[in-house]
This record gives sequence, C-alpha cells and structure tokens, in this order.
Amino acid sequence: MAEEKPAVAFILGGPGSGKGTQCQKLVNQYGLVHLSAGDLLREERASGSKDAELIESIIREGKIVPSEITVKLLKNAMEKNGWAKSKFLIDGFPRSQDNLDGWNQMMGHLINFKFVLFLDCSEDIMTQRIMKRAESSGRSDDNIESLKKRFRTYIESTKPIIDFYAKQNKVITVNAEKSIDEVFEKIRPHFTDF
Ligand code: UP5
Ligand code: MG
Repeated sequence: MAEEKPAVAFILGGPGSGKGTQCQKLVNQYGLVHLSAGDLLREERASGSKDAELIESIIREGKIVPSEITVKLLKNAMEKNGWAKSKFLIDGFPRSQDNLDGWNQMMGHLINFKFVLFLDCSEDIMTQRIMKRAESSGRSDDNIESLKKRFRTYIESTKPIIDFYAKQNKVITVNAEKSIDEVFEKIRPHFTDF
C-alpha cells in the first residue's frame, strides 16, 4: 500500500551554509518540494499580515519567530503542494526547542520524518558567502551586525537541535565548504530513494 504520510527531511546548517542552493538542486534532480521556512516568513512579512512587523523585527535581530507562526505557514504550504503525494525538504527549520515542540505537536503524527541533512561549514566561509550575497540580495538581515546575531542564535538554539537528532542517528552530515557541485555529489545518494 502506498505510504500516505508525506516524507520530510529537515535541511539545517548555519546562515550561508548552502541550504537553499542545495535544495534547489535536489528539486531539479528529484522533483522534491522545497519549503524554506525563511522564505515563507519573508513572504508572510511582505503580505502585510498582522504578524508582518513582528517577523521583520525578529529576522533583523537574527532571532527565531515563534513556532505557532512558522509551523502554520509550513503546514499551509505543504497542503498547497498536494500533501501525501509530495516529498518535502524543509529548509532552515526547526531552529530551536520551541520550533521542534511546535512541529511535533501539530505535525509529528501527520508526516513520515526521514532525517536531518546538516550542512557543516565554518563561520569564516559562511561570512564570506553572505557578505558577497549582501551586495545584491536586499535581505534586511544580510549585514554584518545581523549576521553576527544569526550566528549566535544558530550556535545557541539550532546546533542543540542538530545534536539532539544526531544522538538518535538521524543526522547526515556533509562538508559544505566545497564547491556547490562537490557538495551536491555528497548529498545526492541520500535522496535517491527518499
Ligand atoms: N553558496 C552556497 N553554496 C556555496 C558553495 N558550496 N560554494 C560557494 N558559494 C556557495 O547560499 C548563501 C550564498 O552562498 C549564496 O550566495 C550562494 O550562491 C552561496 P544559500 O544557499 O542561500 O545558503 P542558506 O544556508 O540558505 O543561507 P540563508 O542566508 O538562507 O540561511 P539562514 O539560515 O540565515 O536564513 P533563513 O532564510 O533560513 O532564515 C532567515 C531568518 O528567518 C532567520 O535568521 C530567522 O530570523 C528567521 N527564521 C525563523 O525565525 N524561523 C525559521 O524557521 C526560519 C527562519
Ligand atoms: Mg536560505
């Protein structure tokens, strides 16, 4: 019988580790659905919803939006994409214990969690990439002050979530410092029968 619950992988790593870039390559190759929690929050901010100002201030400060908001956006986006028929790459989430608890409560029983893909990259390299992207991205958090705060939040709140999954042998770690294509070659085999 067909698996009715959608497969989900979380794609985690620091700011600029290449989450969005590698997800796009997985979409092109395997037709998976890529949902970036950051992109969904930026869309919600742009829509002028009641949460727009809160989201903007949190993003600029490199902090983490409460899970009630983010999980709802993810769930809506999954439903729009044809729930059970799809396989989802959830990029940049869960970033904290609050995110993980909110997700487990609302989504845990509805999905088939596969693994965390962890893009491991030094802060120096991530800084170089983000500051280069800052020249053209227009992202309000692509500046050195916000970036430092994003790194701190990543170490304090997100890394413990990766460690939590690692203890359960649910993390695939890839060295994300190589070229885009070299990183993808390491990632690809894990998604052939995802
Ligand atoms: N690049 C990528 N790979 C490269 C490689 N191998 N070699 C050389 N260059 C490479 O890549 C970044 C840049 O590096 C690009 O220019 C790329 O060409 C180049 P990208 O693929 O965009 O990296 P990514 O990891 O996606 O970086 P991003 O900046 O998106 O990561 P963040 O985690 O900081 O951003 P996100 O959008 O996920 O979140 C933004 C904010 O939203 C968070 O700080 C937080 O405030 C908020 N947020 C929440 O509150 N909750 C959530 O659940 C999610 C986000
Ligand atoms: Mg991204």
